[in-house]
Amino acid sequence: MTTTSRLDDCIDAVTAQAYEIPTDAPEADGTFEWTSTTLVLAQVTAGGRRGIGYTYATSAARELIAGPLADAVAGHSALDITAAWQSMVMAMRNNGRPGLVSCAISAVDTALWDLKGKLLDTPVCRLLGMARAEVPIYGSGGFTTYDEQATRTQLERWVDSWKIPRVKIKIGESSGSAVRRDIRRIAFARKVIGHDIALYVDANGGYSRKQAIRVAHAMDEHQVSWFEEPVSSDDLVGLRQVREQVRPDVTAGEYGYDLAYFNRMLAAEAVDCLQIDVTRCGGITDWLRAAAVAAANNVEVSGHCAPNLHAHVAASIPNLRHLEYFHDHHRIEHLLFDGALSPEGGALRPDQGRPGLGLEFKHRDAERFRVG
Ligand code: SMN
Ligand code: MG
Repeated sequence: MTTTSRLDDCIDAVTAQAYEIPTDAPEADGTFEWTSTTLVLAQVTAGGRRGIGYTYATSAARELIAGPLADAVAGHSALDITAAWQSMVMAMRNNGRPGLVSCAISAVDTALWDLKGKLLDTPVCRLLGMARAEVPIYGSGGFTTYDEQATRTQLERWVDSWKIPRVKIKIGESSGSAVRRDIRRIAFARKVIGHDIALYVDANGGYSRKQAIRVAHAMDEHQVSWFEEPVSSDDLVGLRQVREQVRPDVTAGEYGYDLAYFNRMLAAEAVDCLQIDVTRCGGITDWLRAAAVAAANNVEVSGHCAPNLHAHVAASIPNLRHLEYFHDHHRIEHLLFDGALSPEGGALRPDQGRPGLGLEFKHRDAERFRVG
């Protein structure tokens, strides 16, 4: 469908740039290691205003955004995001929706929401309608590459300096081949944070089914309340089996690229809390729908990473648990965006004095990270 547009809100240009930002130390989780993170920025203009959105994905997303997706949204009204979004999805039919395509759509969709907010001089959380003014967060990092000093420094920053009452560390080191170290690191984290802070772990699918259950029992004495991807998130039966036999909530969803994925995960009763990533799932437009699918199953939602993109949409849903305040994305978003929100006090408060998503990209500061 093409919507007719008043000339002044007609989408006229879409551009994309990629930026590769080195980590501040080598990082790894149960099944992946990395030394840099790539942010792909989408910019959409209409009516003399510019909206910005982004995804964390390979720089190849840039070509999809500046090519077929730009063509798909051109001429649509910037106020009718649903029609522009649908046009993007249809244009990508023969490329396959999941993965990179959905990341690229997400970047454009978030830019469209930012643009609409700017055109109407309204913050996105007010466009959507707020369910809350404050969005709870949890501190996330605790990489398997960290030694005790690095782990302590990070945990103390979250808990003592920023007053965040929940923290997550990575386990499942080397695809589950270092379980003793995993348990030692959990015990250490508990010792550092004391007993009043919630402790979460993320195995990134590093364990087998029975191994995950044994690990859960071994960590019981450390009161872990969130066990993310104990087994591969593709193994819905395995997630469900683990979930039935362990004390912590079992969670997954970060690789969800379309509504059908979330629907399958929930239908399998695989998770206690559904993670949804606005930079992957199809942007704000489909994040809201995925959250509604979760609500229909009486399941709460947690926003995965990219905290500054999630803050507004998370404020707008009733079944929110929290957002992941991920170490790498904290660094990158504060480095590259004016208006990045402060994690202090354990919650993010979308700035209602700024239109759109409240972010301005610092093009000059970002130039040294630009790739391609
Ligand atoms: C994760 C996020 C970003 C990069 C690697 C791993 C992750 C998480 O699984 O949930 O933090
Ligand atoms: Mg995870």
